[in-house]
Amino acid sequence: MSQQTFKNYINGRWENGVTTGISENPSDLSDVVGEYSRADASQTQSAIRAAADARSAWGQSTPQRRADALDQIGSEIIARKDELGELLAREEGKTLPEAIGETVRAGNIFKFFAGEALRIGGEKVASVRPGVDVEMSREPVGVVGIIAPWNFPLAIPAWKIAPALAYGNAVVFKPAEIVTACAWSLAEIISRANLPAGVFNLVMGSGRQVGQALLDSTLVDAVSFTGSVGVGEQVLKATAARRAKVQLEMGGKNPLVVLNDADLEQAVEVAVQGSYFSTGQRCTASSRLIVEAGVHDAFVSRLRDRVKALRVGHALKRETEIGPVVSSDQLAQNLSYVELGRTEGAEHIWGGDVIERDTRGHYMSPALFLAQPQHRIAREEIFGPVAAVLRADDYEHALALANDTPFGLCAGICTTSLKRATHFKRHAQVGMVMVNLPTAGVDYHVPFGGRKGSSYGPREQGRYAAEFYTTVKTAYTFA
Ligand code: UN1
Repeated sequence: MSQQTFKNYINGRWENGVTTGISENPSDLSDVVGEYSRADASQTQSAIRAAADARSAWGQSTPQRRADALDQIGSEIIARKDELGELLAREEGKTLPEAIGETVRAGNIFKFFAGEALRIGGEKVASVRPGVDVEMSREPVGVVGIIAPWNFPLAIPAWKIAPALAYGNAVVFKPAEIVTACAWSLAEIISRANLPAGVFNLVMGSGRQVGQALLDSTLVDAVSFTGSVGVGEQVLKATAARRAKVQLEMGGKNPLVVLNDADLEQAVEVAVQGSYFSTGQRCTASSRLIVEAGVHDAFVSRLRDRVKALRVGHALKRETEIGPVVSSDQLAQNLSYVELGRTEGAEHIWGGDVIERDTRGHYMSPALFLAQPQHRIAREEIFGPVAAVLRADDYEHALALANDTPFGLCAGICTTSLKRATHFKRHAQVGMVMVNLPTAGVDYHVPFGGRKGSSYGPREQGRYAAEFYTTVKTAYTFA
């Protein structure tokens, strides 16, 4: 395979970093996707300064200009969906249809925010004082630091970068190091969208160098982060210390409740999709399957048969349903949780083994356990294809189990009862709730985010993204 070196994009120029890293294909470790140039803290500071210099002109550019740029980026992503989807599948390991779907979603997000750039509005009200008008308007926040994870290498950067640019902010984007080919491809498309130099910057490298520089710089007005709880807490501390705006999207341990009255076949499909597709590497994955006693055994038996039959393989092979785990570190974490599940007394039903395929990759069979609520495999985010079934006595017990978690991103219920579905929608302590749908797999034009330990700060996506990417000004006029 041909090899390319992916450079950083700083102040409108492609720049080498200080060291070189390698991006591998988790389906085939002999396939190097590319080399990337790792920047350091001082290059990150150059990118931040460039963004700070560019922010004011971009903030005052016409909505039409911003809309045109975003529309062009979105259209190109969609036009190149097969090629970009293949790159994504090759680099991250989700299956080709999933990767093409994600690519289209990234393109649609840019197109959605192209429209939003034209709809930035305000409010005008009468003052409580005579002769005075009050206007509320939205202005850009300034320089936005974007720290993105590896699991949605195009869609998550898109849903942070697109609103940032639409609302007139300048961006410094730090992707995860294992998906730099995708990040570079997105940056390359953005680099041709007629943005002034410095408005968009790509800086690849470690959290310690690049991430820390973004957190510490007083020129960075806002930080949007998606990743682990541990890193999210560091981001919160550093940004709070200098009172920067912050938005955190962290873990999940999302429950899927299956009631006695559920359509069982549908519930099994919802569970398989939510727990194992994208190799379980989604913060929205259903990792706790809470099943009412009356259907528990029938559900587990059908689910086991379905999980056994799942085809794990190379992400680019047509027959593959579940791709590899993204990296050796993630695989080690998954396997250690499988081991923990056994030692803490959960009943192992299937999978959780390293498996071999034609090519050397990070392959693992999807794992299913019957667990107790206190088991760590039923409480901690694993971020892999591992699901724990919990038995519930009745609906009230199922709801209590669903809410018994430090996380609060998403919750699902499979039921044919309108009454139960409505009650669950009202009482699930989460940011997103699904009825007869997997907890993972969301629309691109509506708010995304959670409660409790999962999220912090304003929602992402949709019109609600304006809360984070703009700041409100109240103007009084006496005339
Ligand atoms: C989805 O489920 O469609 O990191 C998106 C994650 C989420 C995105 C999930 N921020 O998994």
